[in-house]
Amino acid sequence: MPYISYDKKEISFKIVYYGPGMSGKTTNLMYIHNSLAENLRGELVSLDTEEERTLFFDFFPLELGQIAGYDVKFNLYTIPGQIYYEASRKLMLEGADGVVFVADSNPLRFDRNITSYEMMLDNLASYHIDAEQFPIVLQYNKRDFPDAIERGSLEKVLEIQVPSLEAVATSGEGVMETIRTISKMIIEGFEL
Ligand SMILES: Nc1nc2c(ncn2[C@@H]2O[C@H](COP(=O)(O)OP(=O)(O)OP(=O)(O)O)[C@@H](O)[C@H]2O)c(=O)[nH]1
Ligand SMILES: [Mg+2]
Repeated sequence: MPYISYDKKEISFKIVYYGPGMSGKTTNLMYIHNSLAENLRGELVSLDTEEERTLFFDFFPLELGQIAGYDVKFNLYTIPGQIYYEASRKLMLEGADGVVFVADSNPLRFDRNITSYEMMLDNLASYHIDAEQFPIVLQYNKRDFPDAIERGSLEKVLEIQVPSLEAVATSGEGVMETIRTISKMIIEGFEL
């Protein structure tokens, strides 16, 4: 559920970048942050504690304008994908309005993508979120790998149907398309 500030006349949606360790989540966020005009974006904040390494920032997506006179704001979050951060990853999903799952196209990481996605589904379920009704975009990142996994191969194994995109986060390819896709899905499903 988005956070609505009645005095600021703002609606804030939370988008979580989720995925296995080293798939490119932080690279996506940094690229988006760098691409935005300074007056539209908040500071890139990195919270490093012993239990948690969270990275987040918020921004006003200009092209989406207002909803019923309210400014729209997005809060983007990511935390490390390694196994030992499982508790934080679950917490991070609390109140999420949508998820970008950043998959690693390196064929050696195929199984890690699957495990991470399954854990995400469990975590969403623990918040009573029905993943089939929830905005999820699957980003096949690292498409510059010569033997990259086939687009669609993860959905087959996971038996899911979600919009997917290809990306090379290090060069920014596909990064803005991904955030636009998830934003639109979130806004379309929202009523004030
Ligand atoms: N070749 C290639 N490398 C990439 C791409 N995207 C990210 N990387 C590299 O992969 C490594 C991990 O990227 P991060 O963005 O830190 O990955 P992460 O998902 O945030 O990792 P954790 O926070 O540890 O879960 C870095 O060395 C990136 O430069 C890509 O599209 N192609
Ligand atoms: Mg990271």
